[in-house]
Amino acid sequence: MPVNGGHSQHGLAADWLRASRSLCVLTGAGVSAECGLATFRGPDGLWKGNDPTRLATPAAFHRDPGAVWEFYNWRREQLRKAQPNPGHFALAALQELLPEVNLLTQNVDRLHQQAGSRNVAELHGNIREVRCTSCAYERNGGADHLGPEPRCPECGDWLRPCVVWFGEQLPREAVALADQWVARCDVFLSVGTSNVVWPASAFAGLAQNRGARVIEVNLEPTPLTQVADLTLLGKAGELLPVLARAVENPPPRG
Ligand code: BJW
Ligand code: ZN
Repeated sequence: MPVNGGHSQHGLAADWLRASRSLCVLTGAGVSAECGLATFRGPDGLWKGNDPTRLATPAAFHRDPGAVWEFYNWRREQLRKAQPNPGHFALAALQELLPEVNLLTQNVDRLHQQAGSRNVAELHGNIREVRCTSCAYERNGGADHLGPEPRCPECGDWLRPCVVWFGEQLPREAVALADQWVARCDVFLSVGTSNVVWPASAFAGLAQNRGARVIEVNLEPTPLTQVADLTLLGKAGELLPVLARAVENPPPRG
């Protein structure tokens, strides 16, 4: 819909981004959907008929660690075949174009870092690392070939992925970065998240209360759409490259 004297929504979003001194981006599973990785909610978010959000809980792991591991091993397998998509690369490109871009991600897939993004805080951990449920054992990387029911080499108890399940605290360092980045940003860009999981769902509102403009990119409206200053509906892998190009090449002004 044209706004601001024929200026398109994309053009307006690009103007805000170009003028930004500090951009804070929040991403969710929708950013990786075009890599063939499943999202959590909605009709495509099912795994063997299970709601993945019900598997991402300490209670599910306690009840049936093997089933939860089957879910994570399947996701790790999907991830092995996946590459960053144009949306990931466009966010990395924005980092070269703007004075400051900080990226908060709810994704555990490391695809932002793989696409070249710096200043990434992983709010929900990552799926490539594992730790023991009993002792201090951790393995960073090299954990690609876990068995179906991975056990700790030190104590024999269950290993678990280094991700954040419901009711668990987010990593302290990621939360500290989020607090700083949300407080200092003048534009907040939410991409491919349903914006229902706290505390990530609160960040856009906090930024807006401190004067930041909130831009949302999503396939469909979310609870954030009501409060966002501007929502672009469409695929992240298509809209983000359009935005990055428009930031790089401002239209001539008459
Ligand atoms: C596209 C697209 C394309 C598709 N282009 N767009 C009651 C009220 C409020 C809060 C709570 C409450 N009860 C409990 C809470 C707290 C709870 C919470 O928020 N629950 C709500 C769900 C009710 N939060 C927590 O428990 C958090 N911890 C916490 O609060 O600690 C403090 C505390 C501890 C103890 C006691 C009290 C306080 C932890 C949350 C952890 C979330 N973990 C998961 C799993 C991570 C591991 C893994 O990956 O397996 O994180 S759940 C899952 O949801 C995952 C995601 O990161 C997260 C968010 O999902 P996301 O990314 O938004 O994905 P979707 O699928 O929901 O949405 C995709 C979107 O993309 C859609 O909108 C599509 O339209 C769009 N899309 N394709 C653009 N191509
Ligand atoms: Zn152990």
